[in-house]
Amino acid sequence: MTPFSQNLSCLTRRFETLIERPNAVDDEWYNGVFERYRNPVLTAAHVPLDWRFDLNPATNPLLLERLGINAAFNPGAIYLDGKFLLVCRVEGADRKSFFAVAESETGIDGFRFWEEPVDLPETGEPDTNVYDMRLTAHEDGWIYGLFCTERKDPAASPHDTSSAVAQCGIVRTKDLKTWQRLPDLISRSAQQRNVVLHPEFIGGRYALYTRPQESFIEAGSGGGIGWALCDSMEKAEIGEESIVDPRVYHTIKESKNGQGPAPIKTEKGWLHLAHGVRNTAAGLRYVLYVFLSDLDDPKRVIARPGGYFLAPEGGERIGDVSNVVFCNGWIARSTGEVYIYYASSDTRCHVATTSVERLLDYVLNTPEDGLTSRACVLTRTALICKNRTLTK
Ligand code: M1P
Repeated sequence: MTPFSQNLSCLTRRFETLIERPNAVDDEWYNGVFERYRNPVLTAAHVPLDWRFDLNPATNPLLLERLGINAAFNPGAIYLDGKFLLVCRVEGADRKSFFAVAESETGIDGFRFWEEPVDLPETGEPDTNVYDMRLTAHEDGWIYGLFCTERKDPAASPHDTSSAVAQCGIVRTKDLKTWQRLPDLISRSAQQRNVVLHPEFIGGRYALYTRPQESFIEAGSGGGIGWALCDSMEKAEIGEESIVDPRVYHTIKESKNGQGPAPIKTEKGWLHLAHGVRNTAAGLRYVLYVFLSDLDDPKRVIARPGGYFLAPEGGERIGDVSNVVFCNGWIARSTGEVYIYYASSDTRCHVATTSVERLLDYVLNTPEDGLTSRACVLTRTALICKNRTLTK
């Protein structure tokens, strides 16, 4: 065996072991609301070897990695044709993100990328970077993918090589293989990220969760999860965005927030998963939270549990952008099981499992944030007193 083939077979063995590695519930962790798992479901190391290495010994005799992968995170998710599919944000060593589909039979392990990344069509204005696709199986029959398209800010001064404009790109598909690009969303906001399509028509119109924002990172005077209707997704244009879920002082969504995946329809209302951001001396901290909105009027929030639903823990806290959990994909099965695909620290993807029953119990029975220390102490004392009656 040549050193080339020895190294390649070792790499291949390691890769297959990773893909085939069974996952299991982390039984050292419990809150009853959801399960965490021991291993991430997708990492940079899950990206196929032939996307990274030139495997020809004639042109790469030293078997060097030619196109490194930095991270695999923030996947959109859908259950299609009996498979759990993630449209993952894969980031190359060159910082550019692209989309790639990974599939699994179980939803908790065995995720394997399809043969090639998604070749996302462009509009007349090429995207510099694309990321965070939200998939919505809409009642019009299409699966829509709404994602962030980022381009250099045309108004930036010549020495400013950082300022960017984020907008909502739109594609649609039936099979995640052939993608049709539609014009970007037109809105009145300077920046749009975290735009999500509601799965049903509202009064015959498409409904979008938005995130009006003034600048690339800061919400400015804008922010909050917005809501707007539009007549067509082929030429999507919205007017005024009303705020469904605002940012609030001294909460987990003080600095900004954003809708996660498309909401799940339940008998009690639409279940939403979102991210909330607050600022700290160590930088921004991103956590996930849940709320419920009215079945007939999805922009009306009817239950708002206080605090976070899921926050980064242990190794999840460390990565390219530390202290972040982010979710733009979950899958609700007809059995009521829910698979939440969240990413940690802009680096890797995990799964958490729960059920519609548990999520509804959580959302309807978790007290709202009292907004002051005293109010929160009173809420906690009420729980303690209630429990004390059990022991008497
Ligand atoms: O770095 C954390 C997240 O930052 C952005 O989210 P938001 O627009 O809410 O600030 C996104 O770039 C997201 O991809 C990233 O995970």
